[in-house]
Amino acid sequence: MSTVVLSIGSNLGDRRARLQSVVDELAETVRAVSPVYETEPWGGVEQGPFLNAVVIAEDPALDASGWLRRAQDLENAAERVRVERWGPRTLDVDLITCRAGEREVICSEADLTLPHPRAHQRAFVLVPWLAVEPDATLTVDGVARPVRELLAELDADERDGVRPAGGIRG
Ligand code: PH2
Ligand code: MG
Ligand code: MG
Repeated sequence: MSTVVLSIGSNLGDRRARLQSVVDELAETVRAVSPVYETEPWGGVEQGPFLNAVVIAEDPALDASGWLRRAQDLENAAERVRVERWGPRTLDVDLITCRAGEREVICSEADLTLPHPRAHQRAFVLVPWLAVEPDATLTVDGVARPVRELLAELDADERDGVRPAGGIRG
């Protein structure tokens, strides 16, 4: 049994429909869907704003690498277009953290690092995550930290760049 926190984002085409496609495809494995936020692009590439959300899903049949394949399948199904690193894309599905039973999965491999190494710097991940799991924790440099604290430590500009933008069907 594993539970995963997924960050989903889109800034090309019908952004909300792309996010909805993730929830529809994950179907009965979905445990929680956050509100949707419109967010300033992170990472220094000039591009249009993203819609972002967080989905928590649980599947007894998947381990972390199974979730990675699932995320890639979801991106491919959305005819993923990705022009450059941190640049515009139709759909991005990132694994933030994964728990197998009660244990958090820690891994550092060529294709997957868990927990996500930059999640704690990104208000577009932390804000939606907190909305569905107010007591969430994230391991940063080997230390489990309340997501609430990590968000409070970010620049106000970073937090202010994340604005409520309705929802998708859970
Ligand atoms: N994804 C990126 C790069 N920058 N910025 C925002 N606001 N939201 C994203 O999902 C995002 C980003 C590449 O994964
Ligand atoms: Mg990403
Ligand atoms: Mg990605």
